[in-house]
Amino acid sequence: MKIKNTLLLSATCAVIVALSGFIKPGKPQTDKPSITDTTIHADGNPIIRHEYTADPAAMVYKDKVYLYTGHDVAPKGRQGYVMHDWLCFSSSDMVTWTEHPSPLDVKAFAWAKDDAWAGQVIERNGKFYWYVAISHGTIHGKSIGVAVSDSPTGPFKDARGSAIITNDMTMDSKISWDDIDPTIFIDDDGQAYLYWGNTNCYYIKLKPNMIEADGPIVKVEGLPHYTEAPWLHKHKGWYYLSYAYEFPEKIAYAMSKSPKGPWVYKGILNEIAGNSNTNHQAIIDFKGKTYFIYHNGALVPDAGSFHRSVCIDYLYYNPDGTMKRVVMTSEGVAAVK
Ligand code: FUB
Repeated sequence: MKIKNTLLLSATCAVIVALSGFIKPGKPQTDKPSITDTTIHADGNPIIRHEYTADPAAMVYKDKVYLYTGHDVAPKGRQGYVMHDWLCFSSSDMVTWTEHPSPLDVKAFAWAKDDAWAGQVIERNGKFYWYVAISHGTIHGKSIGVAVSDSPTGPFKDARGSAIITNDMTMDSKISWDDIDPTIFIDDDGQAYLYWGNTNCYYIKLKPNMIEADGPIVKVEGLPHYTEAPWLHKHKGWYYLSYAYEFPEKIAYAMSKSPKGPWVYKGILNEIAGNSNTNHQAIIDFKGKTYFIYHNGALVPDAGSFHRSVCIDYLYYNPDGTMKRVVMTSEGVAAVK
């Protein structure tokens, strides 16, 4: 992996030598120096190797892909998630990525405690909304917050001053982390849907302001072995709801002719990703190709589940609209013009 830090172009050799550990493949460093924009040339999968990235969500906006990820910073040997902020990268060709300074930290939510878990960004009317799961400071369990910005690279600020979904709003599961993993989708008629959930999958319709529910919470049926990580996307008239299946997690999916279902289960889309109990996918079309973005634990020999790394491979559709099983590769994807 070659990284060119634009800020360091004029720096001394000593500084470059000091940074060489930071750019070495297979030696990820989580104590990242303070940077502005940094260029990363992905050399296959994982695409980012100087820090741990998890739970990818991608957005296509004005000829670029914006990749938003979680940020695993667990100390070596720690078996558990340690995540305090989210990261943002952009690319015009899926291989050369610009890393932007972290646009969002749990501290942006005054009501939150910690745990910057999975989220997704979407654009509406020139504003960017970032839905994220976080531990609530006063209500037991995980909640979903929404941040807003005028730019896809932030900075983002709390859009409501309170969580849009809290753990006490859904009662089907006793676990405290069942209200996580938001995915956001705006249909062609302008209606926005927020899906989320661990163990059970739910959705609400959102008002056009994107920060208030427009109707009741609906429980989604028809997703066998559903664990978490829903991702809703549309392709050629079909709606697809992909999700993490069982544990350790594969990715499976269902299809429908409506974003509200009913969903028809279609099978496994991606097998267990190496050295990680979890998987978490984003699916986007960009410049004529479809990409499956996920994470694995490839950068570390053990504890990969808490030191994850984002990967990208191609996704292909069958003529009937079903999706072919993803082939996970070390080579990753080629640059697209
Ligand atoms: O990163 C924390 C949790 O792990 C996410 O919310 C889940 O999707 C799983 O990837």
